[in-house]
Amino acid sequence: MIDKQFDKETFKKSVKDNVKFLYRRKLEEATQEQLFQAVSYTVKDVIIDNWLDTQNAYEAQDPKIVYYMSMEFLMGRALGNNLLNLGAYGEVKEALEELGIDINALEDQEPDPALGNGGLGRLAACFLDSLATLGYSAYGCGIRYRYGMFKQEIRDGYQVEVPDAWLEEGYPFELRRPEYAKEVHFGGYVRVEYDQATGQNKFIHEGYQAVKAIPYDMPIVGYENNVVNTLRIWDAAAIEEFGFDSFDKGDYKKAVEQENLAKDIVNVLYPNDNKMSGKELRLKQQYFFVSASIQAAIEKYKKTHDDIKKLHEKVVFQMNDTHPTMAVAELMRILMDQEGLGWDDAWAVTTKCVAYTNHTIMAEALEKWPIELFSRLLPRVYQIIEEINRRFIIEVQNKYPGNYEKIKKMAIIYDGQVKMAHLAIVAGFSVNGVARLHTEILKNQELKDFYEMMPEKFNNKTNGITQRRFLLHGNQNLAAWITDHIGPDWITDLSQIGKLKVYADDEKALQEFMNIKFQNKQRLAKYILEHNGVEVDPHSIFDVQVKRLHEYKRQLLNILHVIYLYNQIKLHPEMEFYPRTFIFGAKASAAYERAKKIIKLINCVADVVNNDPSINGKIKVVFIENYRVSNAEMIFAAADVSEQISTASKEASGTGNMKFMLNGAPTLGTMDGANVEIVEEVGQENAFIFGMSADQIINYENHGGYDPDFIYNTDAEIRQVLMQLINGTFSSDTELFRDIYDSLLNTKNCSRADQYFILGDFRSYAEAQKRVEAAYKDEKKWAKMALLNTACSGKFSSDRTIQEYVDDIWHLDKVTVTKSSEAAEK
Ligand code: F58
Repeated sequence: MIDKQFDKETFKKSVKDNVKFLYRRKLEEATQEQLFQAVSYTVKDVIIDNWLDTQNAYEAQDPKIVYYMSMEFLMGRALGNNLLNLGAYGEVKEALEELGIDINALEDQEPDPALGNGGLGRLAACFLDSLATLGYSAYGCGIRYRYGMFKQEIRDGYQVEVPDAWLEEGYPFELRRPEYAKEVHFGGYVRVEYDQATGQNKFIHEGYQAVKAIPYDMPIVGYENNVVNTLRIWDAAAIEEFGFDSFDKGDYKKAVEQENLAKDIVNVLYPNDNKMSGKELRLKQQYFFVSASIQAAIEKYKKTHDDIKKLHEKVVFQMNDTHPTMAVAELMRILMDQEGLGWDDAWAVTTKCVAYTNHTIMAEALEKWPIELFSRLLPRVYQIIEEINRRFIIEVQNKYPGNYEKIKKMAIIYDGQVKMAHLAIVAGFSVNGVARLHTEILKNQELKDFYEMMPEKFNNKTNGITQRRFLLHGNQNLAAWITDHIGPDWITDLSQIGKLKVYADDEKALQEFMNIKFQNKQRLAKYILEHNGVEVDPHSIFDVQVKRLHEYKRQLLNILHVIYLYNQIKLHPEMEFYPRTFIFGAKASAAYERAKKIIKLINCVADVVNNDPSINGKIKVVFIENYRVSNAEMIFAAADVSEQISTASKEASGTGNMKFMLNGAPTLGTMDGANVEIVEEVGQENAFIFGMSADQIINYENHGGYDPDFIYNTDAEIRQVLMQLINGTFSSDTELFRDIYDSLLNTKNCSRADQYFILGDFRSYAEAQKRVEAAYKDEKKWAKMALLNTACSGKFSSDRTIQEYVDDIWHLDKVTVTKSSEAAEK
């Protein structure tokens, strides 16, 4: 369906006008950046009409709204995706060609909005896409960080973090909404006043510092359905603009403080992945966006409804991990202190409005805040949490009389800390994990006590990804081929992609499928040559591991195996070996020293291996700098093998695994996270599974008995690989990788040797890699396997995930939006 506004001539004229009015230039004189801005403004004009129509439809139909509360939204570029979802990509591409503009070059001009770290933030972005496409009323609520995820530069093999100034040139797809600004209060104290009229105590928060929260709205365009939802991210400003007024009044210090507080709060995204940062500023960020978002939601509700006790009929807050868990206490505060409800009524409403998603079992990621910090920064909110805790402990005592262990394990406040997950579970009406295995581990291990006490809250929602960005946009040739064979329904109903299964033995189809993969590999090879100066052979196996760098994800296992292969080839030059390109992409948290060392190790190994003429280019190792959403789209499309090799039980779900599968790359992985469900869909024979199970790992963790030293002592080839970390093979500085070496063995410097079972899984991994090679050599077999991966990926659409959230948790109403222009014509 083509939009009226995308009539080619009108579109071209609008672009020219924008160049003229924005930059006082002619089209021919405009820079690429100016063209990007001009085209984006033209596209935004169209979106705004749909946005208004959506607004009107929502006002008329009054559907229930989900507020998806998340510290992170890893959106990726908007221009191409918006055009696709508007159904106008093809027309616009042609119109731009007629103007002499290449749409790909234009898309490359867009900064990659990276307001997220990795999986959790990208999941939020996929969910917004699906919510709009399915026609549900939803707001994403987050923070407009001035600096998103840092840009990664690799200098001399080391990661260097460079600030990501994504707003520098102005971001065309956002709308400032100062009329919806809210005030957020920090610090101060709570005064209790007895109210004679009601006979109740009033809690008055005084002496606080105030910050203004100003929303910026980004349109979330549904796929060809006229729906435009909103991602609302909050900027901070001082309440009174810094000026002579306050200076004259002697409030200079206060004014500066307010300015600084505001600037600090939204300055930068914390770059941690699966690790909590206990910084005061992080707590401020959390309360800042939670308070502003909840105030806005209640204000919106009250515009058209007058019974606040029925809030839950129209509003649900989904907490993306524990980061927004203050929402519980903030909602209680507003309901009691502003709306005048008593505790019981406020609690009844709150516990029907909030739900919680858990994304990790890693102990270091679980949020705990020292009570002295919490109560100083948020005195009223803290007071409310104390009361929630007091009442909850009574419940626990009633249920388990005399069992003090239970209180110790389950209390919200214990040992001087507020445990955010406990608060989220106690107040939330739903607690979900993000893959079946993960949810089972939550129920049977990590959150066992809570599951036993309130089993009805626990449920699983296996993650998904949007096929519109990760296939329709990222792999346009394959998308067109699929549509040619089974029609376009897969774009909004991925279960339809199963229809491709009939081509699993069709030689012509398989040949075409693999040709497209080859073209995508050529595109990636070109990118690698341009960015890394390394020549890679698109005929080699593209074996890819792209994700955040974390020890539990075991990039180290991968690179140690590369070293092992390198040794094998050198030792047996005659050995048959199918050429392989090992591709890595990963950012390490800036303060995570060992992770950064692993990046350096990968680059050092790459240097040695890529430049060793004796191995005849059989192995190439490439580290792609600055892995992010935009280059990810291209990488998934070009991958042959998907490395999903986390220590079983540690990766809650993974979502990259699904993106590879969708693009026809079989999984080489452990039985972890959603890999389990991927294998279930595609069949054992179309994946390469290895390693210890989650049960085995958990058993070792609970009872001991794992001994990496034994493996080191009895396996000479593994020992050789480890020795090479410290004998100068990959760095003349023999101390450079000492810490990595030590981390794997029971040396004096290491408390938990090989915590992630790298040596324990090494042999099984190497053997699985052999199976990969054998399978790849059989061209037909491989093509069938690749195609079946795509064909069996139907379950892993975020559309399916969102529909499950809607059916089981949110209970939203579906809305249809008709264009006002069309409505007028009727
Ligand atoms: C990820 N978590 C999980 N956290 O690791 C991954 O298995 C899962 O697929 C994904 O969530 C989506 O459910 C994750 O990305 C973070 O990055 C947090 C950021 C804030 C600090 C704590 C970690």
